Amino acid sequence: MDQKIKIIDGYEFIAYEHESYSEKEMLDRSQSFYEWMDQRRTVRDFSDKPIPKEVIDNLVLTASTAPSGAHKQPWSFCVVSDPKLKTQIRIAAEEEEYESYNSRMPPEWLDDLRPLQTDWKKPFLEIAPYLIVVFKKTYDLAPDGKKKTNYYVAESVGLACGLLLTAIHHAGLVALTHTPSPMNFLTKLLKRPENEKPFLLIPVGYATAGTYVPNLKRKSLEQIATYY
Ligand code: IYR
Repeated sequence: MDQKIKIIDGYEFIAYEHESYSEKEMLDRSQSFYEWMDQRRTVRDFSDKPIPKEVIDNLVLTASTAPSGAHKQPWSFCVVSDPKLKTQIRIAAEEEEYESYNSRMPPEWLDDLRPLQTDWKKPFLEIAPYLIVVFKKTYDLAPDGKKKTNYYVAESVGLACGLLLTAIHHAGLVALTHTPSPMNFLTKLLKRPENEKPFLLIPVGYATAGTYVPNLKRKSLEQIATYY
């Protein structure tokens, strides 16, 4: 089918066709999607069961459908499956996390984390079949080396990560939004250019059979939304 095109001020626009639903269908879809998303949980116990690379490709492509400031797409996804690199990442992350848990995090922060039972040990960095390391591009580098500004970089990359987690859940896999701090070891280990800064480290895989997650409660609609 021919795509409908319109030129506005010299720029090409294409007709936007998308499905819409009856109010009844909309209600059913929004309710069931919410209930299904409400089952997503952060998991820390990963199985080493492999995942086809094509699945990871699709997850990353889904993340890249996020909106971004001036459509600059200021993200870079590094997909790590090489066991040697995963081991190097684990060693470096645990070095930082050991310092964080033992001297950098104030008591209030440690108290807040106790219900999650996290600590400095990060075995999942070697066990999960894939680590997706998301970088934000604070600026782009033109071929002539000039810096080109990106806009709303943290918002854009945060949105991409949200879609990535949704895609992972949709594929029946689990993830962990891991934030080793500081994260600059990832720039070095993955040899990233100077305009990329690490944003999130997301192990992806299957949960180990019989794993448990903290019994967390989500805030109610009344607690999170105000209608005017
Ligand atoms: N980065 C540490 C600590 C940590 C911090 C928060 I805020 C969490 O919600 C969970 C963990 C770690 O990954 O263990």
